[in-house]
Amino acid sequence: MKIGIVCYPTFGGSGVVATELGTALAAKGHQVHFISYSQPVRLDFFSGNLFYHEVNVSDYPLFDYPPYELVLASKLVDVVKYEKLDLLHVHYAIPHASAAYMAKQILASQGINIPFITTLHGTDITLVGKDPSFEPVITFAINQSDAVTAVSQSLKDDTYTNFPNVKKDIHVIPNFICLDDYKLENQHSNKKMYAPYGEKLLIHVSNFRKVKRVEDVLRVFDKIRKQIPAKLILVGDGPERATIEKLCRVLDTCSDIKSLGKIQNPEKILSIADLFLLTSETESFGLAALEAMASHVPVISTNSGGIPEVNINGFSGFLSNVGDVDDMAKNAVFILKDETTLQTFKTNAYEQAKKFDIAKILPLYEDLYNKVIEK
Ligand code: GMT
Repeated sequence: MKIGIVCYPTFGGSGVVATELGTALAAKGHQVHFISYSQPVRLDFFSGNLFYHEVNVSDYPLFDYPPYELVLASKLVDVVKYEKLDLLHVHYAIPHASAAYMAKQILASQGINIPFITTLHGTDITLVGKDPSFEPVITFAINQSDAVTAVSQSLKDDTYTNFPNVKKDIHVIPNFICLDDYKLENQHSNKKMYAPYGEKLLIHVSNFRKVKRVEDVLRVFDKIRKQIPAKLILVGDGPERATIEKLCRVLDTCSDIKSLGKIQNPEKILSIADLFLLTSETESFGLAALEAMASHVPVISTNSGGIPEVNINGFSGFLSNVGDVDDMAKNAVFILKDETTLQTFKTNAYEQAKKFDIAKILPLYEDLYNKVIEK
């Protein structure tokens, strides 16, 4: 198949999922064309089947807001036509689904039929998408998609709740990891760099947006380190980073925390961690938690959105109510204080991650692709 993938190229989960999906499809012999405003950060071009088409938006002075969606739609028309694509798969509804719809209509006027699939990722439905100023366009674009997928059952339910006029059947295809990427040899010496005296190593990875409640990560960590020698690694960057740096001074935890900023492939650093903290207000799936579990790292998380579909309470980690930092700290100490318990949770976390291996998920996308092409 010749597949066009539209995604955000940044460190966000939707871009990562789109990139990994395209890479795996290319490895299976499909031709994959990425279409975005910048090269996706995790895209490795070591494949003859991968292509990248950049969307360039001119900054004409009349435009306070450059018309990205229109330029993207034009680019899609061009790529579909000249690369003879079989279908488009757009990740994140805003504005990719409506741009794909526009491209589809333009191509139809030229006698070309191009189906498009929209994958809903989370904030396009639960935060940004809920803004009434987007509602009619998102509802329309979802209904006009040839197929729609959501990354969890919870996100599917949220879509019908937040967008009551969405009539389209939504397929749940969960996010995935490529387990082979997580088979790292013993990283013991690297762990010493961060935890020189055998402290337990906690980790949080996110884009440091408000929705992640990173301040709760710090509060949970502060409670843990008062009971167990521990260090915390923060990976990622975003609008809340300055607030977090201030809070670590207030809590006097700075000497036990290391902020590493953005990391392209987090597998290495995850492989030396003992516990992952995910304190989000809402999370449609929680890909970062799954990546931790694939690295044998149990997860202390909130129970919001789709997280309970990924992290199983009492097995791969524990779930607490949003903001309940006491409960999260109590659960973390339970796992960390005893080596046998920690090893059991590590093994369980990996077992749970296996359910989301790309080998199981990729055929679900391929089946859907075949269905929309045959329609
Ligand atoms: O976490 C973010 O805010 C980024 C966002 C994205 O679209 O890049 O992540 C969403 O999509 C990920 C991949 O499907 C999910 O794993 C995240 O849970 C989801 N984020 C939220 O729902 C907040």
